[in-house]
Amino acid sequence: MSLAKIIPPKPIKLYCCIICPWAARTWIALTQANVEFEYIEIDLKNKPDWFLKEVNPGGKVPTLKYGDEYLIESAITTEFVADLVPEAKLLPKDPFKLAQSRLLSDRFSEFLFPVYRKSIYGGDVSALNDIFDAIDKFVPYLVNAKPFFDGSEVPTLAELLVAPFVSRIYLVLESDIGSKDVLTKLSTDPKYAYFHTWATNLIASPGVAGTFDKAVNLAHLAERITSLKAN
Ligand SMILES: N[C@@H](CCC(=O)N[C@@H](CS)C(=O)NCC(=O)O)C(=O)O
Repeated sequence: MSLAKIIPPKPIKLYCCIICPWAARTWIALTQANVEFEYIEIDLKNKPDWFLKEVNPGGKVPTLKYGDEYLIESAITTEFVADLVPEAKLLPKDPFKLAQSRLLSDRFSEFLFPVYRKSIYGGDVSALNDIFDAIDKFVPYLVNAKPFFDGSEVPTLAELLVAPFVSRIYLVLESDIGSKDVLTKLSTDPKYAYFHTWATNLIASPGVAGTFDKAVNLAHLAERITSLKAN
């Protein structure tokens, strides 16, 4: 039985793209928060004129329309969803925990995002081996992930902000593009059990899994990595 959707005070439209990790942040938040919204896929290789003229002259996704107004930048559009739907419990109530959760996504950007940038944006899949050092540095900020930050039953905003990158790193690791040794070590070495359990729970959570088309994303990443290697 699916729960009735939360109707926001004003209609929401999300201009998104199935392969964009930034846009996925807001798509996941809206899905996890069970809010009614309209999803509009934008072909980034062939952006419609109406998108550039009427929606976002900057041409980027995500763009969120709330009533008649627009918001851009995924960190902001995603936080907007968390603020708009407090019943989704995306934000810790305690100010200190909230600050700690913000530090979690900040430290992900500091330590783990460079691994994503080098291996997936840069096409150097050998950089995936750097993940262990990055995890060692990141884990102290992943406080009480049982199963999610601070014992939350659902991924919190900070975790949703990093989820698209975690899911894409794992997608590459599981595929023929990445190194299976890295995945084996992550999934069997007790040293990485805490991170690996958190990461796999995050990837399997309904908002993340329900918005992640693995086949389309893998094809996109494989093409990207192969073309970067060729150059
Ligand atoms: N800083 C932006 C980055 C968004 C972004 O780079 N989106 C890409 C797709 S993954 C995009 O729209 N690219 C189209 C373009 O730059 O023309 C955010 O966090 O929202």
